[in-house]
Amino acid sequence: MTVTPPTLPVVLVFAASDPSSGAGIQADLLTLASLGCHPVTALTAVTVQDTLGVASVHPVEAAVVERQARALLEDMPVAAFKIGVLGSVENVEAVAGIVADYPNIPLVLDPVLASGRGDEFADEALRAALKALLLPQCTVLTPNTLEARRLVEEDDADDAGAATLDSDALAARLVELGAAHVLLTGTHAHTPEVINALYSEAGLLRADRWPRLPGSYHGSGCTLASALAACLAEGMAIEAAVQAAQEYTWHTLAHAFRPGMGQFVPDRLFWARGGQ
Ligand code: PXL
Repeated sequence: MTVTPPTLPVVLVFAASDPSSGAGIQADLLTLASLGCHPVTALTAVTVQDTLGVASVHPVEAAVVERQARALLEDMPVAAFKIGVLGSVENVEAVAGIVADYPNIPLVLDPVLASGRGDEFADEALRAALKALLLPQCTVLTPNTLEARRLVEEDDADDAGAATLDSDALAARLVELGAAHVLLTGTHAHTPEVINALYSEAGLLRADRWPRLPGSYHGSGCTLASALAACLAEGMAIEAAVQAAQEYTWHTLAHAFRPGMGQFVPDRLFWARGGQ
């Protein structure tokens, strides 16, 4: 008798390598595997970095990014896309063309413009390409407040208005630019709690408050966006997925560890070590 083995939801990640496994594609792999998905990847760039900082970024040729993704998409059913650092305008164009062919697959876009330590990942041309080509295709965009402001500001260069926009207004602009949902994270706000807020065309859908943890973490944004992709791949509705992804991420940060001389790294497998 042949038994068809059950399969795991497949999540296709477009992201760059972080050799320290704090952030990047390694963080996505750990998070997605921890949450019961099968992560598959199209590598977009190789970075040279450790837990102290990024030394250099080396984009993969766009045709090679495209071939990685197309091969996987022909081979297996993909339940969600997760997009992180893309590394070049050509890669943004290639990835936008690919995801446009699969409009029913939920897409989580983490618009990583700089690392938590301020190393730049996106120049003005890359930001413009992200906005024009990928933002209108995403199910959820997951900017922090700094990224939201930078994405919106370029539109408002003439009136210099973005510097004064509050979180609700920034999110509203990003929804206007085409994101179906915006999960605006409040890690950088000077508030005692971290407040993450989910918006859609209908305005604010939910706001979640989390005790602010001490320290600065490398890869918290990648963890949140990947966890969200996992929850969507598992069929959760958007608001429940956003809640569950935050809950998981908070616990990975509460169990963070320091593998080197720099930032703390979230423990995506905290539960496997008896943590809760
Ligand atoms: O956390 C954002 C991020 C994403 N991808 C790569 C990174 C970082 C932050 O350093 O290095 C490759």
